[in-house]
Amino acid sequence: MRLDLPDPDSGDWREVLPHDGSALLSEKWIDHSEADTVLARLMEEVPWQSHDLVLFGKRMAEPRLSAWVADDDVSYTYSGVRRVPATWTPTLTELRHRCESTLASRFRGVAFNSVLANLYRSGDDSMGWHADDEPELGPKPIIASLSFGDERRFDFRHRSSGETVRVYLPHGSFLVMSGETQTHWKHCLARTKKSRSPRVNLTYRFVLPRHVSMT
Ligand SMILES: O=C(O)CCC(=O)C(=O)O
Repeated sequence: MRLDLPDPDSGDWREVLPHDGSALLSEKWIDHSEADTVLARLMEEVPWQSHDLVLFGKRMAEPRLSAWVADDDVSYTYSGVRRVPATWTPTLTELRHRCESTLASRFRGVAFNSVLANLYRSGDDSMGWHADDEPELGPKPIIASLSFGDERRFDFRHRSSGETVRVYLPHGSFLVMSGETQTHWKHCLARTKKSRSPRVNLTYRFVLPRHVSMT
């Protein structure tokens, strides 16, 4: 695959949050035809699984398929469930390096050791309000979020003012959340009647290795 990706300090990126953190969006990080190839590979390579969550005391299947992929020394608890990581696939590895090289000029030394992959099979699949604020992500995590497939709306809601920000994440887009974003804002991917075809989202993260404990 090509490596002429837009740098986050170039005009291809825009800031979507007004304050209290940063979310930079490049709508065309990867061009359309290459994004088609990536989507086809991800659908095939990633070990997609249905996971359960417990909501109001009831166990139910999450409204999406997902896979947690990470280096060997990484463990992660998500939605109260400790995830055992799957191994890296060629496409996930390549995208990990491409994210790191795109972000290197803005975030010196940035490195990811894991990715949460989500497959939204249709507009009925979704992700509820949450922040990526688990202690193992550290205080100001950089979350690199790639989207392939159907365009979906992604909402932010400020935790204290209730202010909302709405963005659309097209095929081949890259959203980078950093700074205090996870402290001040929650985000979600709502259900929609408009979307019928699948969407894959990858959020690359750096999870502090097991032996490091946060105070
Ligand atoms: O699918 C998306 O764009 C959102 C994913 C997300 O919020 C997450 O993985 O924490």
